[in-house]
Amino acid sequence: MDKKILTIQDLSCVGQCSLTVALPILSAYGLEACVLPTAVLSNHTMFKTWSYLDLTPEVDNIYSNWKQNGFKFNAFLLGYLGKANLMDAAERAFDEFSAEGSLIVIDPVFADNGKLYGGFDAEYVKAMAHLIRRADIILPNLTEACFLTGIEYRTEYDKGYVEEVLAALSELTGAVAVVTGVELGGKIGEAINCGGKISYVMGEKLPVSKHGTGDIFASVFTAEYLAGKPLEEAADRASVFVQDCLRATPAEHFYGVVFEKILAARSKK
Ligand code: PXL
Repeated sequence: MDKKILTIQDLSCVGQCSLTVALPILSAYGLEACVLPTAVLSNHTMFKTWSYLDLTPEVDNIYSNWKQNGFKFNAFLLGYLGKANLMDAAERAFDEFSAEGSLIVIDPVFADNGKLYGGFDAEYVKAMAHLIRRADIILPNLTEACFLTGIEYRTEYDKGYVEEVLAALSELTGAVAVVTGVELGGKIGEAINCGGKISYVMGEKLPVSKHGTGDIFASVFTAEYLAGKPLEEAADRASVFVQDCLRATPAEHFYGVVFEKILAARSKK
């Protein structure tokens, strides 16, 4: 049977992030992509200004109709939620709309480069640390992993530090942790903790960093994993996808990456 995935994140009308990347990617992988939009923004928050319409008040209405129509989802992919009260809505979705054996993937999306994104605070981090106990797989970047565990964020570190972070995450959740943006030995990649088995998927570090790549990683990783790829292979394929997007993106395209060409090329393979 075809898989239905519910992705819960914002709709930034312009900016190649969240739903505008998740939907095309999940669909291209043959998944039926359903959405719970958490908010509608004019554009993402890395631009100078943005508008923000919180859709939380609509959630009850949406859920009541989903119940009446008997919808169930085989997987959930959570990205930028924006407000802590959306965490309750997410838990209600897991409780009420999970098909048997469904998979919950949570990308916490609230910080990077040692700092919280605008609009997030300690209360949000605490709520997210609580929500991830429900996940099967979490995809924090190293900054988010540090905020979630209370471990000091560092830019210079070794494997010992990374594994301390992985161990601390496993105190919060039984989920597999795939920590992204880990830099070791001149390479960049993911550190994975699956029930105490630690592995690394490292790739080339490109001299650029762009917005939205975490959202692209999350969608490709989840789609590859749902297609049956082992964790490390799904992470590797998602990383290579992101690297290809970064290489294809002109320097002046500052707000995201041109993932569309890479997706089109990959789906022809
Ligand atoms: O890419 C993560 C993201 C998603 N949605 C919105 C954002 C961000 C990161 O800043 O602003 C609205």
